[in-house]
Amino acid sequence: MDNKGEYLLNFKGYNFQRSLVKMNIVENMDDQEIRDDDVFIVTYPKSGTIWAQQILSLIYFEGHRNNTENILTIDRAPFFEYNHRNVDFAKMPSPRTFATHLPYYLVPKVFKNKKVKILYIYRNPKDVLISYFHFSNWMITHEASNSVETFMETFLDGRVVGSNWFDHIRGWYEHRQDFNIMFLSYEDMKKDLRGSVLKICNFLEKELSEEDVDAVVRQATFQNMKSDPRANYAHKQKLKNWTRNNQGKFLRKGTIGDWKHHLTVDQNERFDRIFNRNMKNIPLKFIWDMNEE
Ligand code: PPS
Repeated sequence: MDNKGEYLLNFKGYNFQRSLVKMNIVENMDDQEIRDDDVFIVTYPKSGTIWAQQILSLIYFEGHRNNTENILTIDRAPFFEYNHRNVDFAKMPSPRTFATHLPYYLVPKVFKNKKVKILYIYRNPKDVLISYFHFSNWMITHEASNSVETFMETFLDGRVVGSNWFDHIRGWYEHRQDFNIMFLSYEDMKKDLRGSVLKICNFLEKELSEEDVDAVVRQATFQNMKSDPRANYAHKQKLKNWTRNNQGKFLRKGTIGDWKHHLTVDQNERFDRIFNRNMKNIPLKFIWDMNEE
């Protein structure tokens, strides 16, 4: 991408990934059939979407859990606003699971009847920034930046898919009373995957046996997802025109605190100032370091 921002498509103040957009979907999201028992994973990009997609697929689909079916995780919980794999939403069995990066104000109005379950996964934004920096440099469909400094400006300005990180999380958090929503952090999932799977099951009102919970946890670890072609975008990696170097992996590091290897002291302090200013009334807990309690 040579022309700045060309890979973005702004619709109603929110940046979509142009290469994935089908205008008939984006313009008619409000008219999509929504079922009361639908479940939506909502994330800002690079916050653990595929991880949550895998966890929900393992929870809901026995074949996914037992490895007796060969259906991609991203087809088990397709992207609502893109549906780039053309899943027939109407034919999906209930309860259907979807993923979306949409801001609160673009999801179908019917969500406000509070039946649709929304699992909002958030990640500390310094790690989001670093994950996004690598991802944008890697993907042909995104805009490369020559330094973290440059990308940090782009990210803080919201000139990325998903728009501004602060707007996304604040919007969802401040309107949480309008929705049936549970907030869970990437870091909580990382530090206590079993506890997080149980929290998710509880929210979904889905009871699993101990063995089934074990099977979910086992297949949702970073290492196991990295070697599971259903859950790591292996089908895309075979394509020549997907990444800039045909190397690397979608599941890159999967850790907490990688930002410490990338941000300078100045950049970090600047980020903290912006974070504190924007998040002062948002009591969500953030974990910035693997060793933090
Ligand atoms: S996207 O493109 O928006 O859908 O990306 P997304 O899936 O939201 O985020 C990708 C990052 O999540 C990490 N990931 C995991 N971390 C820990 N454990 C598991 N199981 C896991 N699965 C995915 C993935 O590695 C990306 O983070 P980084 O920091 O780049 O490694």
